[in-house]
Amino acid sequence: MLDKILIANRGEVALRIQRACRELGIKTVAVHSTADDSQKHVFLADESVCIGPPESLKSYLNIPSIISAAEVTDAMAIHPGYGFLAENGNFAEQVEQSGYIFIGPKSETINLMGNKISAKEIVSEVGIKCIPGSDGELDDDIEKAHKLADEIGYPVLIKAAAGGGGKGMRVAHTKGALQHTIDLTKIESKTAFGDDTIFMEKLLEEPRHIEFQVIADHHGNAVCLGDRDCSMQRNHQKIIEEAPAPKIPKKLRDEMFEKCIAFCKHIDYRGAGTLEFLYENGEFYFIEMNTRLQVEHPVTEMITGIDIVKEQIKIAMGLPLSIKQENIVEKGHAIECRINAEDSKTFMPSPGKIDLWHPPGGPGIRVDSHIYTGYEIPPYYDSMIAKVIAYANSRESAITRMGIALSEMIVEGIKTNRDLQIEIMQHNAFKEGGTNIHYLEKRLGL
Ligand code: MV4
Repeated sequence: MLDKILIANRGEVALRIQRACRELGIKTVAVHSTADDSQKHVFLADESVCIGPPESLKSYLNIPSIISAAEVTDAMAIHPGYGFLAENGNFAEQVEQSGYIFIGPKSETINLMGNKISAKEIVSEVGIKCIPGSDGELDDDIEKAHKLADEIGYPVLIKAAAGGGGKGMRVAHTKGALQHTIDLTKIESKTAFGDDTIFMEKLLEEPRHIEFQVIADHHGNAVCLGDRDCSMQRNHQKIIEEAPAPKIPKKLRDEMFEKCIAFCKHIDYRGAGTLEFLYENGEFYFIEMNTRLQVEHPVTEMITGIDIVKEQIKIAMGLPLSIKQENIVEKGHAIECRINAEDSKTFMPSPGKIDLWHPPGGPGIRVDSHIYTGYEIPPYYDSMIAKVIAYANSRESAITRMGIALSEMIVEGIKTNRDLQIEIMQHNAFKEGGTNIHYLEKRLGL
């Protein structure tokens, strides 16, 4: 039995994890930087430890500091949340070697999926389709690269094996640009990740971004909690997510469920995870797997009634999954709007003091947020300040509820993207459903 968990994160997700711990009767340790001593989850934690100065590298990414905090508070497990150290295999390994439970998959799994080439290879083994490309590393033979690109057809993408989430990828539109694109991607990848392994894929021009949520235990059980559409994004930052993904044929969706579950069993996955796909012309192509809790997990929780964070913790305790696939019922529709402290024109962060916060409410509205009136948003971290989730019987009703919720929400003292979110709720293409990953940037005229 776990009696105390250290939460190695900040903001809304730290609060989200703390609430799950409380429901399970588990004590919590908050760790925070000197810039975060007034965070809501720090006030509410059973214990808190300052782990360093504001810069993430010296606090939320400081592995020895975090493990020391677990030692001094006698915590039994560490929940990494999302971002920061959540997908750092070395952190997971050090946590376990220091005698604590890492709430997430094995470090080997994190590393396996962290490498986009090995991830593609292993998902292929259960019949999951990947985007046509180099099937492995691209070596220095430019003749071979030219031949391959001709075969798959331009434009092609050169991606870093260590990349992901939009970092380390470039398009080559022509044969003439290929060598240069390869060189640049290699240099960038070496600088960003310390590894210059690259691969090639055909560029999908108008895909949607659809992902499948899975959870698996230590006993070989795995379930799929459904899909989410995360196509509404700008600069690789998602701003709206919804579940289920609109307009996916049921037969194809059921097939994807089966494949995702088969994959979890194949690699003996444990914990919560997400398989990300691009969806174009009625086909799903795997791009990467996230081996952590995701920002958008609430939309899945709303339609399934399953608390994903509590499941993560129970799995880490070694308990078998309490749910069977046949008992998972997806009901209704949920939409999440991310509220960021940012300028609506330039998208630059807008830190500062919140003079007034009045969160929305009413039937079907959930607000996951750590802010409060008088809270000062520090300039050092992510600008997301709240997630507004609207749930209703139908997608149309969820959009209506979201529009009302956003319009009654008050955030004073800083700039936010609220008005943009309200506008999107009114766009005909969004109401129609199924817009692709380029929709928002096109719409914004970027
Ligand atoms: C792609 C692609 C088109 N074709 N791969 C971006 C981040 C990483 N997850 C993979 N990404 C993409 N890979 C091929 N072969 C387009 C993207 C992409 C994207 C994917 C998901 C969500 C938003 C995106 C925004 C721009 C590009």
